[in-house]
Parts: sequence; structure tokens; C-alpha cells
Amino acid sequence: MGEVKVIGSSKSLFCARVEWALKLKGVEYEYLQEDLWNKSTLLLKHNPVHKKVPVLIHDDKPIAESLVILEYIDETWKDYPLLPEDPYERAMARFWAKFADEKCVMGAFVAFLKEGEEKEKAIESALESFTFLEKQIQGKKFFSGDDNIGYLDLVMGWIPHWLNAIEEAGGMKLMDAQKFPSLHEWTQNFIEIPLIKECFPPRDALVNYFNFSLSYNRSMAAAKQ
Ligand SMILES: N[C@@H](CCC(=O)N[C@@H](CS)C(=O)NCC(=O)O)C(=O)O
Repeated sequence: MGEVKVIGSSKSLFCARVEWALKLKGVEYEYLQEDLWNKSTLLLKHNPVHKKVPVLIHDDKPIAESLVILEYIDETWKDYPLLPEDPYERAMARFWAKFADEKCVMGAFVAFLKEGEEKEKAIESALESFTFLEKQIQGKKFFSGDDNIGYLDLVMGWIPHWLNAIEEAGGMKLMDAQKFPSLHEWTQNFIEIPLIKECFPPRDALVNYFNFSLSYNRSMAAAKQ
């Protein structure tokens, strides 16, 4: 199995998906908690390009970017396959993962940070993106099928817990059970899984973290003007 370490932050939605994948596969790992306001030399050494968490270190070899890490984990430890076997299905899973990160995670963050008319526009655009996810999950228990969670479920795993905290801190509502009934049902199925819940940071701490991030971003933006 080798030595496995994760440089991460317990508040990061990108880090949770890596921990879920390792836990599902029964891989033991050491978690190195990163202070993102005072980055360690270890993080800067292992992810000099983006300087972000998560970083997986397997036998001293670093891998950055959560989607890349998930694929590495899936190819390295064969128990509990995460991606589908069929090449077309694999391509589709990668397509929707990229879409969800670029349009839904980023869309929610843009809406979170903006104010006034710009916020309204950003919310509208994020809702449009969530509509595509609603269509993807319709008629299925999980994104990866009816039986088990897989790669796409882990990628979407921020929606039940993190999105809710982002919404509260950002004073907005994106995940509406009426608008997105299938996605809402999926969130209920997903959070029932004990291994998933284990990695959820306390909700209050998450809301405080996003409140702080919002004030920080606004003060930085004001200082630039
Ligand atoms: N695309 C990256 C995003 C990772 C990311 O944004 N990580 C955040 C924590 S949630 C981070 O390290 N932020 C520090 C910074 O931006 O300086 C991934 O999927 O791993």
C-alpha cells in the first residue's frame, strides 16, 4: 500500500472527496492539517503551481488537484472501483465532474461573493447549471447508479453540507427542494452513509469560515479600489 499522506483542510470540500475515496477503498493515510492563512513549506514544496489543498503524497510522490487525485486513487487501489468500467461511461463521469466543479462550485462561489444586481445574475447562472445536475440524477438513487456511490457522488458531495453553509454565509438560496427534487432526494440518500457523514466538519465552523472568507474577500477588493 505504501505511505499515504493527505495535505488538507477539514473545511475544504475538495479535500473531503479525497478522504471519502481513501476511506471507501480502505486505504490508511495520515492527514496533515494545513493552515491556509499561513501555508506550510510542505504544501508550497508539493504543490508549487497552485499552492492549494488537497495534495496526496504517495510514497513521497505528490499529486495535486482533487479530480486528478481521485483518478489516481482509483487506479492505484482496486477495491471499491469509483469510476465506471465502460470507457464511454468513464468519459461522461469526467465530463460531469468537470462541469460540476467549473459551473456549480464556481457558480455558487461567484454568487456568494457578489452583491446586488451582480449577485442576482450570478445566482441565476448557478441555478441554470444546477438544472443540468438535476437532469443527470433523475431516476437514479446515486450519480453512479442505484447500488453504490462512486466518483461522481464524491465530486457532488459538497452539495448537501458545504453548499448549505455557503448559502447561509452568502445570504442566498440555490438548492431548493422544490426546484431540484431529484437532487434534493440524492442529498438525503448521500448523507445517510456513515462514512460520508464522518468527514463533514461541524456546520457552525463551516459557516464561520465562509463568513470570514467573505469579509476577507470584500476587504481585499475594497483595498484594491
Ligand atoms: N481545483 C482544485 C481546487 C482546490 C482549492 O481551491 N483548494 C482551496 C481550499 S478549498 C485552497 O487550497 N485554497 C487556498 C488558496 O486559494 O490560496 C482542486 O480540485 O483540488
